[in-house]
Amino acid sequence: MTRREALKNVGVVAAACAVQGMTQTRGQAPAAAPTDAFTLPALPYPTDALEPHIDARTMEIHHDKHHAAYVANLNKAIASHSDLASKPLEELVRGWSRLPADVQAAVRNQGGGHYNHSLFWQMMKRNGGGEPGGELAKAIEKAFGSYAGFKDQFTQAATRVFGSGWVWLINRGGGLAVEASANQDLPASLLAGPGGPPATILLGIDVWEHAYYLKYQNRRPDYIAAWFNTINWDFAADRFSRAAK
Ligand code: MN3
Repeated sequence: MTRREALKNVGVVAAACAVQGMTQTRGQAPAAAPTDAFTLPALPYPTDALEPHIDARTMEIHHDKHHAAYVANLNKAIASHSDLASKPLEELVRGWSRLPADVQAAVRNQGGGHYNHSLFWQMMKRNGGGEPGGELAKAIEKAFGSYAGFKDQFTQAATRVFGSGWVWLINRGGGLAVEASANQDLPASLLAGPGGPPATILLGIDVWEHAYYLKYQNRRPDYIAAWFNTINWDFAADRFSRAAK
């Protein structure tokens, strides 16, 4: 091998190392890449845990396809806004109208979908339902007269939502209220600007058809009635205990 050939070989090796180095750098980067900013949380129970009230196939599609799509689309939309990737989801979704114009719709719809469903899975549990106890029970009595009064008002609101949306039980400065929202919007009380009363979501029901159509088809009232048997009151009570009063 001549000196010239040896130098050429070194050059080839160096170039190969450089390429490998770039590949490695890219391979190590995903944690910080904006496209991975938000991730799909695992269901806190098996897909059949809410049977017979909500069937396993519905839970599987709802979580693995619908919720996963909200996460993927949110990540895609904010890929060009790396400053948003590190913000808490709740801050982004509550303040979507103050974000750059080109990401507002995606944060409102896809971010809202990710936020709402992340809460929704935790609001249900195996052998759920029954009535809440403690401070939350007292607050429900104060706001709705009784647990039955709450159930009636919540059921009516969930039945009345036209098209896709949600119905929520919210805490507003210690008082409880039922609020509906369209699409993946948060309840309006959470979107109130600075100075408004601090509001917290305690409970919510997804009344999009994808939440019930496989089992209940057009019978939304049957789904709502069944959903009451899945409520995780411990989760709602915990959020109430930590909410601003
Ligand atoms: Mn849904």
